Amino acid sequence: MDKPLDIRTALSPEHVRSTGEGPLYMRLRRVLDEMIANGRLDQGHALPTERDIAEMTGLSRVTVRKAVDDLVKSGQLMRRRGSGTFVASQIGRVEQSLSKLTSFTEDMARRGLVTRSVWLNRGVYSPSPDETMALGLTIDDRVARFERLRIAADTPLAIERAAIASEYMPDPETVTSSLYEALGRRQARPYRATQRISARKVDDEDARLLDIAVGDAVLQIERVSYLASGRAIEFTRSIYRGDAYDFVAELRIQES
Ligand code: 16G
Repeated sequence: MDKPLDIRTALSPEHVRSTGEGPLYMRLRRVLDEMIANGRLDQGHALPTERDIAEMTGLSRVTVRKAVDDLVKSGQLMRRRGSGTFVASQIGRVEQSLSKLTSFTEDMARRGLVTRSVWLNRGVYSPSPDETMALGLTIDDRVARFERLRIAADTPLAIERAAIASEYMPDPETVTSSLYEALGRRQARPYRATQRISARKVDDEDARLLDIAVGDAVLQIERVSYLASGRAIEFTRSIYRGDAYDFVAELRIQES
């Protein structure tokens, strides 16, 4: 395989003009596309500024902007306000069904992605008022909390803050990877769940963990899951990256 061209050569007027056919912005788009595919522009790396690209290629700023806009639209590049344009994660957007009760580990394994977590917190606590309500606890009960940054294919995708009624998970340290798998081992895997999804802007701390800009759009998801007996077992608040997730629901006509 040919060695990828260095950035200056790839963006030289001669190379851009000789790459494919069609309008100049399409040729530049193709060159940038190739640079992403062959790793010359790596995930998370900043693209040279539009002004620099215009200078290197000899193209107008308008043409450069059009090519970059196209790649932003197709998800290969992303703009971060105030800090430039970056190569987006190549895992693409994750499509997630809203009708199946699955775990993060299972969802990613189905896509052939390897997951890992960074533990932010794990322990037994007195329940907060929200946890008490959601899990139907009393103030004397305890909850096991699991707070993790969830990562797939080396891309941070979500922050999950889960609380489990501690009678079902008395020793949180025994959970090392999948929470649902650990609950399954204790015959306490959730059977059904309700989920509330809302849009918000990410705050400083979560932005840093998710490697996105403060104020970027995220999805906040609250899941309460239940055992087959109807007992609430899990209350999880998650923050999912808005640029990485599509939640998909199947709708059917109501038969009267
Ligand atoms: C999913 C669930 C989360 C659950 C986790 C268990 C959503 C929005 N959330 O991410 O509630 O705790 O899976 O994953 O889907 P694990 O078994 O891989 O730890």
